[in-house]
Amino acid sequence: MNRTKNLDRALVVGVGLKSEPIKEIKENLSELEELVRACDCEIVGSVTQTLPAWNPSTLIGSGKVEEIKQMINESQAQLIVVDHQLTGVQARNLEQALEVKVLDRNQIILDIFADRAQTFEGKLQVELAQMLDQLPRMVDAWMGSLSRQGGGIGTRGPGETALENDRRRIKDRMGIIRKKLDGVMKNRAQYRSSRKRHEIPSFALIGYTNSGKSSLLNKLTGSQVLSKNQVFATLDPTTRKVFLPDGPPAVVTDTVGFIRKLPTQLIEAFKATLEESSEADVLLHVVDLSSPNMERQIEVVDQLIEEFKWTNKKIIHVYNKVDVAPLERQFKVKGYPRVFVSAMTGQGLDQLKKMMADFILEMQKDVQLYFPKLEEYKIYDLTRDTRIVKREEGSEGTVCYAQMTPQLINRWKDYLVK
Ligand SMILES: Nc1nc2c(ncn2[C@@H]2O[C@H](COP(=O)(O)OP(=O)(O)OP(=O)(O)O)[C@@H](O)[C@H]2O)c(=O)[nH]1
Ligand SMILES: [Mg+2]
Repeated sequence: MNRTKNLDRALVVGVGLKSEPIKEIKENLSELEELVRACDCEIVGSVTQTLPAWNPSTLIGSGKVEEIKQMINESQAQLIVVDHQLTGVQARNLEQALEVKVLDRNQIILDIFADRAQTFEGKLQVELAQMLDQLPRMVDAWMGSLSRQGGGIGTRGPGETALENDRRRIKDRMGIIRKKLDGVMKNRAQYRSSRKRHEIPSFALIGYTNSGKSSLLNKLTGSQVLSKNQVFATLDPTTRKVFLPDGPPAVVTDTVGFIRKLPTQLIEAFKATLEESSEADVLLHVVDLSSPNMERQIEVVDQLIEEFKWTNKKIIHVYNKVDVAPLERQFKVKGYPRVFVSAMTGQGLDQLKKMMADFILEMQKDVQLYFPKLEEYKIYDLTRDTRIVKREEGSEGTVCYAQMTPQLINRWKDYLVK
């Protein structure tokens, strides 16, 4: 479902309560403009309002509604996008007053996701998110129209049956999608547990949308996944092998980016995707060092890290786009360990790889293994599990020195000397 199709001229409305700093409302609005452009719409005007309290019937004040109506006439806008969640009633009232389509920020993000979804899984997740968003709006709009008609609790009419039918239809479909997504999650969990069994350390790239996660994946692993100067270029997770200096093979996963006020419906629907990151050994938090909104973007990601309960995970703070960032930005960064890189020029990537290798080494212990002559052929298997630091060949057998994670130690316990 794409609600912005054939609507190319958009007018954006920034709103906030009087208590919010105006600078923030403006910043949010410019991000909304970017989101709207990502839906292939042209921005033909923008307007902001700060209010002492939200207006329950139209969100914004009635004077502002009139002003917007004027602007629509002058600019021929076909679509109004409001930078705040609208209830079903508010959306309907605004549409009636303005006589053009009215959408909110959540719906725009959901539309972008709908446009970008490529895989079976991605499409299912987006459909589920859209339904989760639609259901309460539907009920709300219907309740609103009921109270306008003078009806109330206890009044049943044909409208209610229609609503009940719609709701049941959506709920049935949601049930089917959830079941399919459960299947996807089980599949992924199986892949991950096979990786775990083979003790492959894993890293997950997380961060604000457009910070350069996919570009970094490509540079780190020699891949060619899509990286683009647009929000939410990536929806589906991709996992690739990475070779680190002096380290065992590891994998890096690239996933969907975050944004301020990420719709909760998306978080719920993208559980399978987010699980890829929650299962990783180390998170690489990628920050766009060149963005004027860097600090707020970091805050948003930090908040989501808390919400997803990833705070006890190991995190490397990767400040990307150092090639185009003003130098003074480097003094505003936070979090350790940190590294400044450019996925574009390759600057700092060796240092990042070194840090990643160090994290893996930290999980490992020094061990000595002894292979009697007859079992020396097993050393070949050992080289696939870990790097052999030193090898001493004797007449009876060979001693190998290596570093191993606890699980690997368990697997090789029969040959362990120390
Ligand atoms: N100058 C510069 N541009 C970069 C760098 N890294 C990425 N970019 C650009 O930033 C834009 C976004 O890069 P992506 O790798 O798609 O970003 P992402 O974090 O994967 O974005 P989403 O998948 O949309 O969340 C692209 O136009 C990249 O070419 C960098 O180090 N320097
Ligand atoms: Mg990406």
